[in-house]
Amino acid sequence: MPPRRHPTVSLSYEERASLPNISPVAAFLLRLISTKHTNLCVSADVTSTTELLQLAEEVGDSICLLKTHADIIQDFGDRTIKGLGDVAKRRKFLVFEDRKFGDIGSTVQKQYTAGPLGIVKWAAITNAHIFPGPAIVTALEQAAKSAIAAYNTRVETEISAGTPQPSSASESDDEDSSPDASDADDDPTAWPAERQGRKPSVVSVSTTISTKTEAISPQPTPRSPDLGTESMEAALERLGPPPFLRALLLLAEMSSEGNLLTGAYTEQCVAIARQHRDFVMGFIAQRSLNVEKGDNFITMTPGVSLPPPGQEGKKMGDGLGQQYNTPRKVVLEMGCDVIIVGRGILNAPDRRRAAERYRKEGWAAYEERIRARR
Ligand code: 6AU
Repeated sequence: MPPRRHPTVSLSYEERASLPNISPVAAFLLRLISTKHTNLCVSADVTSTTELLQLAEEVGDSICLLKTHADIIQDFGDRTIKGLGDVAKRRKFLVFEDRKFGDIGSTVQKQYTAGPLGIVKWAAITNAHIFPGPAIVTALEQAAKSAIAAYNTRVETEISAGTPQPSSASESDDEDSSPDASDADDDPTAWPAERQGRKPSVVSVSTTISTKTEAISPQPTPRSPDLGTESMEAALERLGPPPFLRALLLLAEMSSEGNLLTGAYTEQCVAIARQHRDFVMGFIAQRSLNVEKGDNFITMTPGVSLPPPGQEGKKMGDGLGQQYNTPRKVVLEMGCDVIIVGRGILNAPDRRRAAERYRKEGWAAYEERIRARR
């Protein structure tokens, strides 16, 4: 059923970024979407680091988000994390690990922060089911806060304890400083996505921390630029780096046939999200779930595909329960904000071109939605 009309369905991404009750990561994402003119998230369901990084390069300019399933990447490790962080920084997108947490609080904290994946270290966004009850959100929020605080404390300690070295010394160290997985596990300053391949000399760390502390205090993200005659590259530079914070999406609805995430379950999901607006940025759902006055959640929608020529209007699926809708249907009619596309792009002969096609479709549907406001 289409959503009842809520103000957020008619507002631009830019306008929504400035509303109260929005998590800092959500505000940044909305500004990124607005500046880069893309509401496309590519679902990188690939099984090797090489394929992941190649895909990220191919589609990076067309997306606001890259969604990973880290547990299907055979050789997942420090090279994956660092490589992904580098492409994301260069091509300007955020990383969303589709972990679908679903356990008791104490267990999900460990799954989020430890083990071979160490998700909190490299993914700005992740997602969770609420079937274990609301404590799953509290637990993940607590784990995210502790991880970020530990990172900052550690870096500050190193700054105050370290003896400043000339920057040339750190440059000369670069050759042999590629972090290994054990570094990354023990030492938060070695989080590869943040290190960008450099040994944290006192000089380079103090540059990093000034960005981090600024982002961590609850200041509004800078307003995204009015593009005007400015190039998109300049506008993206002006947007600055993402806040060094973490955010969560709740699975409120699913795209697969016969799933049980309906009715009261979905409503409960929204009620839990409202209690954690700083951390829960929105939902995985098939329609906008913003209903109350203060709601400004972002809806990300999987099960999106464009029909092959001649198949328009026909029901689309994958034979394994997945059900597809078009970008136009989910964005224009259902009020969703971000389209998540996997095989529609992954299986295309030219992925770059396919991503551009989906980006244009998703953006046109959004523009039409905004134009329809009165
Ligand atoms: O476009 P596809 O069908 O190739 O891929 C869809 C992607 C997959 C799923 O794990 C994921 O979206 N997904 C999710 C997510 C994002 O949480 C929820 C859902 O209900 N359906 C779904 O397909 O990586």
